[in-house]
Amino acid sequence: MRASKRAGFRRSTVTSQHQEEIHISGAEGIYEESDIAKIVKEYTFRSLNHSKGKPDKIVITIERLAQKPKRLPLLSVNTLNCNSPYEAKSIVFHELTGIGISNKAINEAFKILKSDKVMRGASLVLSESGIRKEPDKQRGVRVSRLGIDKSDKKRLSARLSALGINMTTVKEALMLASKIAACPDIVAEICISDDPDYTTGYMASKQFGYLRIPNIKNNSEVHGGRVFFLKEGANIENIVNYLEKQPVILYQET
Ligand code: WAQ
Ligand code: MG
Repeated sequence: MRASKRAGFRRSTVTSQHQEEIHISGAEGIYEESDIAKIVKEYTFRSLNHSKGKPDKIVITIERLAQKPKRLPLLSVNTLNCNSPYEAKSIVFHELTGIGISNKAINEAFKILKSDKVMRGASLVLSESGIRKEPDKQRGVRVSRLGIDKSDKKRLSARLSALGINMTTVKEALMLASKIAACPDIVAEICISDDPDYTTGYMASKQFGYLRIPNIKNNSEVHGGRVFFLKEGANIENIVNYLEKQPVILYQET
């Protein structure tokens, strides 16, 4: 699902369709056929009741999977102690340089995450040089085709309930991060919600799992996004294909 609204009249030259639209909300999943009607209703409700405003357009695409999904484990979840965006930045630098990502690449990531031009997808940044590699710099790469079986979703809900964070936002972000972290050419991810009322972000990697960062932005700020740090020589086409097309079912390890 993606919901958007037209931007107000701008004097600057508008060169592409993407620039004319403000992204409001997006969501994706893998579901049983018998659940389609319910999910369409949920996604529609979500896009019509979003903190970023009313959409002018909601697009829901439903496709039959042609490929058998890969099964991948969900990452571990931890919440860091963090009281301000300033503190968040130093935590992120400490953790990400610790797994070999350069200051240059992390600075580039923060530039993207703080920009008021919010992307619908993620930016791909090389871990050493900090060069951006996503084919469409306005849209970014949208990770899709991921889901969870009902029994695993229940187990995940129980795990998150015990931590006091059993919310759809956390579940969806954890599932997304787990698919992303499993890509061998992705070293780590950092995410800040573009929702003005959601101030907890996260970083994730195979090494340290899913680390939640409270107060990564101030309330009512509308910037946000996702950046994936790639191994320097990675094949971009393969990564984009995995992220966009490879069906993945996440499971909760016992
Ligand atoms: N693929 C790639 N990028 C995405 C996707 C996707 N499927 N979904 C969202 N993004 C990018 C896009 O640039 C959005 O503007 C940005 O991420 C933020 O998306 O444990 O709600 O859906 O409490 O607003 C983190 C939860 C919530 C932390 C993140 O992101 C926690 C969130 P949002
Ligand atoms: Mg959002």
